[in-house]
Amino acid sequence: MVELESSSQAAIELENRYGAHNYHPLPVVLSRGEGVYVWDVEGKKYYDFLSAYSAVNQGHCHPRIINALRSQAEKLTLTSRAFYSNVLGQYEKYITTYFGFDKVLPMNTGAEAVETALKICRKWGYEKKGVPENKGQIIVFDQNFHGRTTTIISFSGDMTAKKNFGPFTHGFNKIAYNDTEALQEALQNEHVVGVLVEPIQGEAGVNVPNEDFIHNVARLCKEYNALFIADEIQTGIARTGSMLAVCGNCTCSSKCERQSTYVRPDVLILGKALSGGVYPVSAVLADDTVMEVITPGTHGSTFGGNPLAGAVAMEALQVVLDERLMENARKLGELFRKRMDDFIKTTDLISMVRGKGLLNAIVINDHPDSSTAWDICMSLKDNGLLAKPTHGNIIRFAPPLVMTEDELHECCDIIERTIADFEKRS
Ligand code: IF1
Repeated sequence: MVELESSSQAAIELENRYGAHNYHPLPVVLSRGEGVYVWDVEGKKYYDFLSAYSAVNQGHCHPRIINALRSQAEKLTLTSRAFYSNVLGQYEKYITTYFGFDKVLPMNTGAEAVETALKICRKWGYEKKGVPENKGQIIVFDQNFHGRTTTIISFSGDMTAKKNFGPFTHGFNKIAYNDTEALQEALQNEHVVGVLVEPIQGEAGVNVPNEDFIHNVARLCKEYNALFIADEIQTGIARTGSMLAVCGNCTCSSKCERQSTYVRPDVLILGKALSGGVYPVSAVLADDTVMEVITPGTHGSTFGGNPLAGAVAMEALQVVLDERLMENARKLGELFRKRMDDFIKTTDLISMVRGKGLLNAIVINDHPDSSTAWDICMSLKDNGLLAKPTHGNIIRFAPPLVMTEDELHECCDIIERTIADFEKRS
């Protein structure tokens, strides 16, 4: 057994010495996670208010999901798709029934699933819509984040994520987010085969569009015969207070009061919490009329659809229903935004709070290039709560959805106390 680093400083030095510097982490070295808590190597306990970017919605190391992992890992982990396995079909039936689609194409990371959805959309455009081959256009939105592969960053607006990675992939038209008129205008091009959208833009700083924007995306895609592709990798799996941020068709017994606002994407992309943060699992769901463009040999992946992923994902999704995480996210999210709205009246340091369910962010009243948001996160760390800024002056707050009301109030106390003390010191 490899001797693990015993001190934070030693672990940080190892990462700096031997790892590519593709991140600038907060200086905390975590060694254990359980539910809403994580511990550093010195044994200090923290509330996790990032949830690994919404991958541990079910809480760290959820016992049911760990047991599913352990049990399957002792039987069969990977067969490749050269052969069948006794788990994949069960998983495919489970997840397509759960979200109400005919078919699923199982993948591993979020970016892989987004790339898969783009390929399916283009192939559908040529073979079903009749767009001339290689002329397909996919509409995307300003401030999007869909992953880090070369095609995906080709339509990113974030120059840090893009510069010097060219040449880039063609066939994307980027327009303003939350702008229905711009979308209708862009759809006049008969070569448009799809629209790729985050129902709430996470990386952009939890950018929540107008209530009717996603409706309009669905309506206009139908009107102009283009595929509505919803990237719910970060917003899905109960994070925003319903199973999908598009107010998807929850399979829970309680009739969601927003059921009437449900819009159904043609292609649904999931990842992150699909495994409860235990294993890389992503998925692309669609009906037969779309998915049938995929035939043997047209797409694949060594690990895509492996039995371990299937066993973990079924348990992770069942936990969401059994522990009523949608309802909890909705209730605690409203409570969190109320606490922050009341707090904002007492401080000049925060200009607003925004979000849905337990995907929220506060905007710091300082220049995006200032270090204020980072410095506040460093103080929050000292006070036992881990969060990280997204762009510049925005701090994202996204705890695991298993948090109790008392724990959420304690976290709000920490956030308010930290920011008030920070303001006094500045
Ligand atoms: C990083 C952001 C969050 C995603 C959406 C696809 C993917 C992501 C909506 C790709 C991934 C992660 C990636 C991670 C940081 C984190 C992130 F800040 F980058 F944007 F969550 F907001 N669609 N988001 O949010 O999924 O390939 O990573 O499994 O790259 O720094 P992945």
